[in-house]
Parts: sequence; structure tokens; C-alpha cells
Amino acid sequence: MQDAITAVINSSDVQGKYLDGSALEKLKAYFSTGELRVRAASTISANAAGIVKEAVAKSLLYSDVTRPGGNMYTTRRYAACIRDLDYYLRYATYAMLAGDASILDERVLNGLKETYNSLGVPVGSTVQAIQAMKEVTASLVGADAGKEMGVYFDYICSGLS
Ligand SMILES: CCC1=C(C)/C(=C/C2=NC(=C\c3[nH]c(/C=C4\NC(=O)[C@H](C)[C@H]4CC)c(C)c3CCC(=O)O)/C(CCC(=O)O)=C2C)NC1=O
Repeated sequence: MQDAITAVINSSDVQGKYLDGSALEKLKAYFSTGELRVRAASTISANAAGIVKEAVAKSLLYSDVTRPGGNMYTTRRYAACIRDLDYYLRYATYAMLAGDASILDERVLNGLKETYNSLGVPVGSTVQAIQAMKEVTASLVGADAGKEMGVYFDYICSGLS
């Protein structure tokens, strides 16, 4: 896993250089939003179950996936879906704190599309639910932190698509 700091240091190290102006600008931007990131992570963790629940209500409830024959139908599959959404929320929060998406590649997206395809989990509905979490989260943490979280929700969606 990388974060905004190791990303900048690694790329300077590869060139055998001290941090240049643009590297320092990236670090400055990261540090200046540190307080915002920590506050957002704390709000999200205190409200995680509610965020998932509201996103499901907005996107999946009473749709084809929750009806008999749908992929969320039966308690076991419903619970698996809720658990997946909670993974996406938690890992998007980690990535937002790190200011880097690499943790999503390594721990969430690796092999996920193949797993979903083999189990018949509909990617389109999953993306809708993640987009609903993005909206619910932004309304809770405010526009700036919401935008930052949105980067990582979108990253998960494009990794699934
Ligand atoms: C931390 C990284 C990580 C991820 C991301 C993860 C996802 C993941 N979701 C799974 C299943 C599943 N995922 C869903 C999800 C859904 N079905 C729908 O219709 C909805 C649209 C959607 C929720 C948004 C369902 C229903 C299953 C169970 C499918 C089945 O067993 O038939 C499975 C198969 C094994 C299992 O059932 O636990 C994995 C590995 N596991 C991990 O360790």
C-alpha cells in the first residue's frame, strides 16, 4: 500500500533526486487537507451502518435484484451484499486518508470482477449502490471531503466495470 507521501518519495527516489517543486506542492496539498480527512473518516466510521442502509434504500430496495430470482434475494445473499458495500465504504475511507488508491487495487479490486461474474453478482446494480453511497457520504461529511471520497468510490466503480 502507498500513500500520498510514499508516492512522492518513491518517485523522487527512482530519479535519485530531492523532492522538486511539484513534489513539494503535492505534499503541501496533502498536509493542508489532513485535518479534513481525519474529520471525515471519523464521521464516516461513526455512521457507517447508516450510510450503507440509506444507500441500499436509495438504489437497490424494491428493484429486480431484491425480488425472487434476483442476486440479493434470500437473507444470505442480502447480507453478503450489505457486507460488500461496507467493505467498499471502509476501504474508500482508508484510501481517502492515505490520499492514494493503491490499497483499493491490492485489497479490494484484485480478482473481484471475476468473482462477481462467476457468482452472477450484477455489476451495474453494484455500481448504482456505490454511487448512492457516494451521495449519502457527501451529504454527511460536506462537499470538500465528499469530493475526495468520491474519487475513491469512482475508482472502485471503474475497477468493477
Ligand atoms: C475486502 C475485499 C472483499 C470483497 C470486495 C469481497 C466481495 C465478495 N462478494 C461476494 C459475494 C456476494 N456479493 C454480493 C453482492 C451483491 N449482490 C447484488 O445483487 C447487489 C447488487 C450486490 C451488493 C451491492 C452477493 C449477493 C454475494 C453472494 C453471491 C452468492 O454467493 O450467490 C464474494 C464471494 C464469497 C462470499 O460470498 O463471501 C466475495 C469475495 N470479498 C472480500 O474479501
